[in-house]
Amino acid sequence: MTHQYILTRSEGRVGIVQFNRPKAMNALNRGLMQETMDALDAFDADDAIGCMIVTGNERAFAAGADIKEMATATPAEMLDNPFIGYWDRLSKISKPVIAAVSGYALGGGCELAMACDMIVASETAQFGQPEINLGIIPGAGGTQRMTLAVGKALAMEIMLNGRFLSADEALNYGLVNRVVPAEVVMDEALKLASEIAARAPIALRLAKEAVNAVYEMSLQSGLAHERRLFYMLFSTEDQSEGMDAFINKRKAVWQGK
Ligand code: DAK
Repeated sequence: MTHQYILTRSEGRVGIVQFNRPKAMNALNRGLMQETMDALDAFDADDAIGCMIVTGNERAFAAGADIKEMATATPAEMLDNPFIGYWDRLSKISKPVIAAVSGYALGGGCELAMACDMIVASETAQFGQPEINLGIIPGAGGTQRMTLAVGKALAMEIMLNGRFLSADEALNYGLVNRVVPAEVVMDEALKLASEIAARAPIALRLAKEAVNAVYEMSLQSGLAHERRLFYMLFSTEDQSEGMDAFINKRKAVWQGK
């Protein structure tokens, strides 16, 4: 399928979406977000895909929502438009999604990376929520997800004073999984995604769901939720296969059933 704002491909069991508005620093206009979410939903529904990668280019993962598209919007248009729904759709993808980030990940771009499950960053990556410079605040989760990652003190500096985080700072605060040289960021993301994509599909989905429950539930509710998902996996063929393979010293063959 041809797209106007993104490129898609698959490598093995990994589905890849690359933002493709290089002249606009991959600014996230409505068309790009629509194409991205449609592509991720299609990968999510495809049994041949086990994990996804979202990426940009060397200069920018994405420099935020498209300011030129937003500049003349009325409050009613902002309230009415489906824009924010794209970030919500991303957080509802059931398979793992990895962001491979080089260059700027700003505003909605940073929020999009943070809504993924893992981030592989290049040494050139810069994360920030500079909306304050536009007279607005983050609207797609930045104040929440960034604060959960880096804590209140630094989050205040990021939101109130437009401070950027370098890749190494992001690593220190646990915002990203690893930092690698720019030229290998995609290789590294692909290696991680391929390893994950080779694992038992249902267990993967439920593991992702259980970790994400931390943000929604109290500890007791989260523990009970985890327990229910754990028991449920004993109804899958993959659980029997995984344990039989261990006992018989062979490699498991996952069916996703
Ligand atoms: N939007 C539109 N165009 C952008 C852009 C953006 N976010 N970022 C860069 N560009 C464009 C520039 O206008 C320029 O285009 P031309 O002038 O060449 O036509 C081209 O990309 C190259 O940019 P620069 O010339 O500025 O390049 P530099 O290397 O000098 O600077 C930069 C790179 C990334 C530091 C700079 O471009 C910059 O500061 N960009 C803006 C970053 C920003 O403020 N991001 C936050 C955007 S606001 C919502 C929820 C959330 C959101 C929206 C709605 N709802 C609840 C509905 C999210 C909001 C945001 O993300």
